[in-house]
Amino acid sequence: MRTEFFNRLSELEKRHEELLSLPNEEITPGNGIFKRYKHPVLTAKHIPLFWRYDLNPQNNPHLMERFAINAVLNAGAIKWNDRYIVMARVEAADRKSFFAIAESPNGTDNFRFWDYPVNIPETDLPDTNIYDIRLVQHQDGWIYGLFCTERRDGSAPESDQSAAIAQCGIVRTKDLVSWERLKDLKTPSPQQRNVVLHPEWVNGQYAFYTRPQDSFIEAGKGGGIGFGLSESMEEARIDHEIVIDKKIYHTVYELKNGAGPAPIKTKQGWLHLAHGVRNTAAGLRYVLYMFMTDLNDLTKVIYKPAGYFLAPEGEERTGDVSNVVFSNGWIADEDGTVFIYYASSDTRVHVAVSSIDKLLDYVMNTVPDGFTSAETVRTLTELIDKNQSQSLVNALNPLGNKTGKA
Ligand code: M1P
Repeated sequence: MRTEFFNRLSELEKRHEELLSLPNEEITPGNGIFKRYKHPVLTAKHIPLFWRYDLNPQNNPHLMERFAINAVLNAGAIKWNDRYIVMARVEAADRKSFFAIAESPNGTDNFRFWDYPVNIPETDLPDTNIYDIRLVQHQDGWIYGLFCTERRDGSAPESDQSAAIAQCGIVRTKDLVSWERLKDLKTPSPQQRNVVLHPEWVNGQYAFYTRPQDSFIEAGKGGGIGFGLSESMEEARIDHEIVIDKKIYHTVYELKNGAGPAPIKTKQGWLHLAHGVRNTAAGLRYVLYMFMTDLNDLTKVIYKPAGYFLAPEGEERTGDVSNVVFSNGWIADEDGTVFIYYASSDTRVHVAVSSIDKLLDYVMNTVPDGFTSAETVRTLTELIDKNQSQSLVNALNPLGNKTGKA
């Protein structure tokens, strides 16, 4: 029996280390806007063996998994002490989510979880489930984590065991180890998910991107990415919430949308990454899209490319909740490289790498949505017309070979 235990342990350890140290490879040529990577950066299999197994042969002679992990998904992200940190949503087999931090030396592979999951203190009203944290280094000196706290809807009849109320929970830290829990954010909306803290003061107040919604699943009349101010974080309260990026018929954000990570400041404006949801016969489809807001008026969208920025591809299409990509974390390095952490199908975490320059080029030079098929054809025709004459392109080609349309 002991031999079986130790043989199994040795194989598990070998496979685990192989997975953790697997070099990632960018997938070329990509779309020029970002590069996807071949391997997910985090999966349930990346979870340390000592979280999943009782490693004492006397207690666990068959070396059975005692604590199963279902998925690792939607991760907040921050650069900290020169390491790429993601704070992932880890979902155990019992469906409960919690947060765990993994770090990488380069942002694209070798992510390793810290020894313990994150201990999030509770408020007087305990959370049933917590998920989708957004990490923000605020000008006030704290690192804040805004996440979704979900509790059963106490007004639902006993026969309905799925009705829930989602609200925005808030924690803060200076070291990513000890977390102080603040009161949940209060807003005029009955439900909140996807709340994000803006990293800078706005007129001496804290600014939030929100996602007001009527019920747990349906955004209802409240959908769209909202914006509101609060004088305090200890008693965070938004009295006036306005929608700055609304749902629109027959777009990729027709059903609902929500802010992703906190926006990145550039000279041209604030770059936003968000998710948009539409309904299909196969269920909801979640994609990522981008827009830019004005440096002086955070409620003013000044650029918004048509359609999606990143949609599920290949294995990303399948998982616990298929046809979903979701992002709540990105890291902008000082050299302008941007690491976009996104989860696919509520199952695993990937990275896509771009740069501030490329994202600006994408956001400012991609034609906005015309909202009709005729406008889409007009946009395409203009591009084809420009490409009809290849003489300039070929004159600029240092390789000397003929490319593009002959
Ligand atoms: O299952 C897809 C996503 O659904 C929710 O997102 P939203 O709030 O926009 O509906 C969240 O539960 C999210 O975690 C999940 O990935």
